[in-house]
Amino acid sequence: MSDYAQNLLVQVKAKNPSEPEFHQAVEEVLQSLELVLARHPEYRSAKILERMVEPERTMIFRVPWMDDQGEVHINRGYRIQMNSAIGPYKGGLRFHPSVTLGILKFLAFEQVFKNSLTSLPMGGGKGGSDFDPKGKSDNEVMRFCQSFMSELFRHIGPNIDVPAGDIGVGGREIGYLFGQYKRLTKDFSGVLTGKGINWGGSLVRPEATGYGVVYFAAEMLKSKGQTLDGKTVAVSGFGNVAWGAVQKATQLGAKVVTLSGPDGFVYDKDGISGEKIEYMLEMRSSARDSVKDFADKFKVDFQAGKHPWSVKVDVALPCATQNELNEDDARELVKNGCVCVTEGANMPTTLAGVKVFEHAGILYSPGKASNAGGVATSGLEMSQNSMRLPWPAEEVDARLHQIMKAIHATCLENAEKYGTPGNYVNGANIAGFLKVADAMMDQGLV
Ligand code: NDP
Ligand code: 2IT
Repeated sequence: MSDYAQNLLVQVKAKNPSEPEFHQAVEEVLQSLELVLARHPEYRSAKILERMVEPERTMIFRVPWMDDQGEVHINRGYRIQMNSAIGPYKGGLRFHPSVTLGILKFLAFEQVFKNSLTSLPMGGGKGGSDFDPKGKSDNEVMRFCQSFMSELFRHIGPNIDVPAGDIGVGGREIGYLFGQYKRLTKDFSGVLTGKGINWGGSLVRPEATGYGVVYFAAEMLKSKGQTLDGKTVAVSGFGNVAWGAVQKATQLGAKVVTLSGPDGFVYDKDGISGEKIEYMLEMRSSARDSVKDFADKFKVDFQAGKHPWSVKVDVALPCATQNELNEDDARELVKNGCVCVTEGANMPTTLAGVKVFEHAGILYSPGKASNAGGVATSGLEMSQNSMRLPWPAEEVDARLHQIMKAIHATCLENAEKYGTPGNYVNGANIAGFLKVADAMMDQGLV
């Protein structure tokens, strides 16, 4: 890295201690953007990067709630409004005990580039809480969501900031959050996405992230004259993104042989299809947090405490969480002949893992490009809300497919233009950056 990028990273680390995931996300982006800054000194003198690593606004608040036994609990709520240069802040809410300010800042930072890549007018944000939905009753989740929204509602709005789901936040939580927002503001609007179909939601939004990941993987393989048909695929996670990815990969003729959870991974040599995909929804809503349930029900292999990256596959789709695929895992995948890694989760591969894929010369795409289908379809939900006109599933899916193809093409074009052909990381970071940076230049010192 140049002295300039190195110094900026040192400053980011010093100013934001104890936020390793945020440092990691910034480091990856800085490595790519050196190529741009060398050609465009104007971004450097306007201190665009120094501005982009500082959130426009951060809210941290108390979330008190009462459990079914009458005991009071206090969680911490957050919303990071990272960048609004190209549109209202947009990004999900994560409810998971591992949530910290640093994790949400890494996610908000990634979201800025991702949303820019979608070509839709959305800035970047992220929020959530260290609340653990595991084992909680519907009523407890509702009381928590109502308390969370009782503070958040002051900071969001359909033209200000539009949250959605992420880990631990699905249709049920969005419903409770929306109900409380409406009660506090009297305003029925598109303030959240991932809403129910009867009250402003978009068809295909639940499937969109996973479908988009697989559309992107198909484009990557196509660039090498290959298809997904007949390929063996490893998927990690068993949540919303994994569910959509398994469906679409199976539809396109691939055989998905793994799923994973915090307890380990399952290996299903016959492939996960039909009722097994339906069962993923049951596992997620059971709040038991166990993928072993799948192995027990369908009598397939279960390996406790392990990730699925040791299995011999052609394609890997990490869809669980950050840093779930390290350097050793990457080596194992390459050694076993994996030709394509398409990220569904946000930053699932460590920086050292990414280097292994790059040196091996296999196809590798970062989450901010390949998982953008979720937020893109959220953008389509916002369009439908503004028009007050719902689109049929075929129309939403066709637009999603077209957006993923366009992101793929943009990544390759920019990678080539800046001297690193085939490097999706550089292509995504550069293309995502340029649009936001130019908007910031246009809007003056903000
Ligand atoms: P879900 O809550 O539906 O599922 C998350 C999966 O990851 C579960 O299997 C979950 O198990 C596991 N997981 C979460 N945190 C951890 C952890 N710290 N350690 C081990 N396992 C963990 O979430 P999504 O499917 O929505 O999200 C998965 C990934 O995709 C995340 O990285 C998210 O940011 C990203 N993403 C999501 C989008 C969306 O629209 N939903 C869009 C784009 C990206 P557990 O029960 O422990 O939570
Ligand atoms: O990481 C992500 O892109 C999401 N969780 C989806 C965000 C959204 O606003 O739909």
